[in-house]
Amino acid sequence: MKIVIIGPGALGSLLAAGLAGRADNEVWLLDHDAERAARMKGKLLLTVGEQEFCRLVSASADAARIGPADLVLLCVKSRDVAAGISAAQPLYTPATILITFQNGISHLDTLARMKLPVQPAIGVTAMGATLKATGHVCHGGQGLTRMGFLSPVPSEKQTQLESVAGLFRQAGMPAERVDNILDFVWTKLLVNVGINALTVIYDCANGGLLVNAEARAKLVAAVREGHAVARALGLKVPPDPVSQTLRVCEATAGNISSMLQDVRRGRPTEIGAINGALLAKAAELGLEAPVNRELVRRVRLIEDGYLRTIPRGSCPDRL
Ligand code: KPL
Repeated sequence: MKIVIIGPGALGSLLAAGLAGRADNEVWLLDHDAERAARMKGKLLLTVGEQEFCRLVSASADAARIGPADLVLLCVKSRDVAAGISAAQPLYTPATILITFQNGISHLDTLARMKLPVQPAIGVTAMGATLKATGHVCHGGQGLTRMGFLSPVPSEKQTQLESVAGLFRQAGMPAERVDNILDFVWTKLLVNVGINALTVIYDCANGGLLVNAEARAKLVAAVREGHAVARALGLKVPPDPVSQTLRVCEATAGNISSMLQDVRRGRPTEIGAINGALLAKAAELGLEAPVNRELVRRVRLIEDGYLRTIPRGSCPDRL
């Protein structure tokens, strides 16, 4: 199968390295940065615990050179979804399966507004990944990947997606196709709502939120606000998302959240796609979410400290 992963970040590199472990997969990374794609020299280094694997993966900045693909995995940040899909036009045929993997929920609105080459499936993963350097990814822990379409598609598309989940499993990555992917998007959103912004505000690893009474209380309150929105939307999320978020905090205690990693690298965060998007949904429903409002305000303030030089318009998340 010809597989193209758009975005060589932590998750993109992990999926590429995992799928390239099967000799019958031809795996490509599409990177908007041609110089970085060249630096990969056709391989990825994958660290799993004490073991290291070298995986053969072609990388290019030119979608036309890659040509039509069977499977496209979009692993860019939420704000880059429209650009990522548009830059990859030569990859799509009517038979291509496109799966988008983003944090938060704002990409769903982006996808709904776009004229898309194929109906995308949405992916939600609990796998952990850290990018050590260009072309070197560390597997940070096994977790289930779920994939599903948001709206009805012909049954052969569901069958194709089922095969993609099978392909993940053959590559050692637990995965399943589901009919209620939106429930899982929101289940993950509630975890990110409770953890990511607070790790930025308190400048700590995920586990730090558990031992700081003030941070922990804010985590609980932020997730409760999110849960109220999810319930009002009629979504099926776990009955106690606060306990779930605390468990994730414990299980990933040593992790630096993706949002804190963005801050430390001087990049725009996904606050708009996570707590900001939640706030917008709450407002649509006439619900108050004061704790999330405060988290958005404080993370934006921190970002403003280092993003002043980024030209307006290059970061739609902040417009
Ligand atoms: O998904 C995560 C993230 O950092 O974005 C968590 C679960 C918080 C793990 O760090």
